[in-house]
Amino acid sequence: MGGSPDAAHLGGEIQALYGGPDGITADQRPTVIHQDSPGVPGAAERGDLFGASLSLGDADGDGIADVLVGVPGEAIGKLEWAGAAVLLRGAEGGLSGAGSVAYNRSTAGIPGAAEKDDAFGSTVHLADLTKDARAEALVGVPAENSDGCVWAARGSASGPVTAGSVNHCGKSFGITGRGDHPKAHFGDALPGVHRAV
Ligand SMILES: [Ca+2]
Ligand SMILES: [Ca+2]
Ligand SMILES: [Ca+2]
Repeated sequence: MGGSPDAAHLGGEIQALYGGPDGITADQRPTVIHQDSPGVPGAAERGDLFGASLSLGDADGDGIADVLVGVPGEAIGKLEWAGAAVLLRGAEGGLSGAGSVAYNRSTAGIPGAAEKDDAFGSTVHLADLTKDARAEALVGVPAENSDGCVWAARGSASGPVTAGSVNHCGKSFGITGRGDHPKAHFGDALPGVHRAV
């Protein structure tokens, strides 16, 4: 990382290429967003894995797709690999860090607390589960306890709502680790199907 101009930004980055009348043209320069981009919470650090997971959906119901980005290697304070997720807002001018929000297990309203090696953000998914045209945010926390969890937050005009958000954990569905597999890793897979509106 660093050094070569061709290398990805420290800690990871995402690139957006826009469709147009001719599709995604080969001469297009991508919009690059990382944790040092203006407006994006946090800072780029080695091992963040910004972009390890991502999902598109309209989290705030303005008709433009937003991007939820997993940062599972993010340290929260001194808690390495506690993990985070960042919602980047789509706008008519394209994707940028403006108005983006970060979530982790120490964020007010999110149940539980950040712990080392939770890996919150290993998987992310935006999907409108309530049919109100605002996508709910789902974030996998597969290394939480022995079973693993998925954090779920309702969509709203201002994006995912942390107040009243819930953790769905493996144990409540009878999924636990045992024997040679003490960790169940619930939340280690979320669908890769994306719907913009
Ligand atoms: Ca970081
Ligand atoms: Ca939106
Ligand atoms: Ca919804």
